[in-house]
Amino acid sequence: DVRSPKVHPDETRSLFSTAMSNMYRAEVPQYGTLLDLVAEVNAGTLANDPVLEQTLRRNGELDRLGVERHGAIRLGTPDELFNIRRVFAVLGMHPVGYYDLSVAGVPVHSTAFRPVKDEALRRNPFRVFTSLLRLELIEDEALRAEATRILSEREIFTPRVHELVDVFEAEGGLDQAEAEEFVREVLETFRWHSDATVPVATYNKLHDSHRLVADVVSFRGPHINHLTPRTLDIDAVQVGMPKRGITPKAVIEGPPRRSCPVLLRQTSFKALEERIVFMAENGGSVEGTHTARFGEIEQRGVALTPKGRTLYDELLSSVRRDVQIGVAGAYAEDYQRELAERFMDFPDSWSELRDQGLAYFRYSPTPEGLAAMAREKVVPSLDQLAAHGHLRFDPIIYEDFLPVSAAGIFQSNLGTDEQQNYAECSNRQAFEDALGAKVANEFDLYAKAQQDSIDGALAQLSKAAG
Ligand code: OOG
Ligand code: NI
Repeated sequence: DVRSPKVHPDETRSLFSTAMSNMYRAEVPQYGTLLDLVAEVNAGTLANDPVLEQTLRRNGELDRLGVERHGAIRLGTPDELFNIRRVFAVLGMHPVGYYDLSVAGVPVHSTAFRPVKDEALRRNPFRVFTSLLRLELIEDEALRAEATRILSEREIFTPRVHELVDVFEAEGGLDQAEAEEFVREVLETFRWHSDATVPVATYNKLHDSHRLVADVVSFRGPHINHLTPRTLDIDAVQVGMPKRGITPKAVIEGPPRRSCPVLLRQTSFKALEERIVFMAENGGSVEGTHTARFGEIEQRGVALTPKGRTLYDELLSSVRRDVQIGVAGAYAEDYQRELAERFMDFPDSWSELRDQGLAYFRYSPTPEGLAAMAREKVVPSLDQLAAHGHLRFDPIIYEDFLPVSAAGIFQSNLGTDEQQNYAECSNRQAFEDALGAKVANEFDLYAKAQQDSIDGALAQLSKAAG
């Protein structure tokens, strides 16, 4: 092969996530403010909590913290979803999980493109929450047909992106120059366009059917609508935001504050109202506005097993059944109080979470454990090893999303804090048909990470035992 060596997709993803962050910082100034605030809070949290600092260091999470973020896009057609899967594969990002957002009255279903291997996650965990518009949920038949036609006429990738994806697939990688060019080209897909591709009357009709339909159909491509840094203390950031001129949504989505964080807590602030140039009847243009882009922060905790997740879902829905946050955040305090109270039923120590099989952990032998094995020459059971401090277990971080939380984020950025519960009508099959692949099951990935760590730890302990 006379060609240059291939770049690892993890490297290309790092280039991409940096480029996206720089682009978004230039487009949305509040994002830069948020990054500064998060960096400050994270540094303070680490300084005050040496145990947390050591755990993160052991898990290789300290280095990734500063670059960690996720974004979101909304696609219009099955063909766009099919091709975005191929594009994200170049960046080492693969579809994990299926999310039905119709539960929130939002006509989309989604997946998260993300690195799946531990090592890839450690290098750069960049993820993109990717939604596909469900045109079949638009009731007005004429409007549905018009939206379908408009979407069928757009091309969200530059020709060069298609060529480079073909090269990647044919040759199993891109060389350095191609990878850099790919990142530059693919950035165009996610860029903001202040000119709509439709007349204002069409925009208004789409908007009346659902704001999200207008956001997807009226523009040239799937502009990135937020980029979310990871904080170690979301409550501190939530409190710090107003002081920097940012108004967060009424409540933090997800579980309440706990000593042992589980899953994912998120909060967001409203987008800019952006000036848009629409096409006018006479071939000229008219000005209007559109809101799509927002800011968000997240705090990640331990990944839960199916048993833990069922308990989480039950506790959360019991709160949401009894307290619904109203427009403008009414009842937010009641909601938070109930949430904290009901989650008392969710064990809040690492050992209880482990003993009851509620969460996933990464095991490693302790120096005492290795010494004890060398003395005793037998390796006892996993539980005994853990009980004697011969095996350490650290939380495996949740790398995915939560449909109810995502719904809350969608909702608040579509203009209201009001919580609503809708009937679900998921259609994973149609989603995977469009994607051209199955989405990975996130529980399988966490279970495998845990099992691999157990196998590795036991192998080391057995070796020490001789
Ligand atoms: C995506 C909203 C969901 C999250 O972090 O759960 C989301 C969107 O508004 O397109 O970003
Ligand atoms: Ni998000």
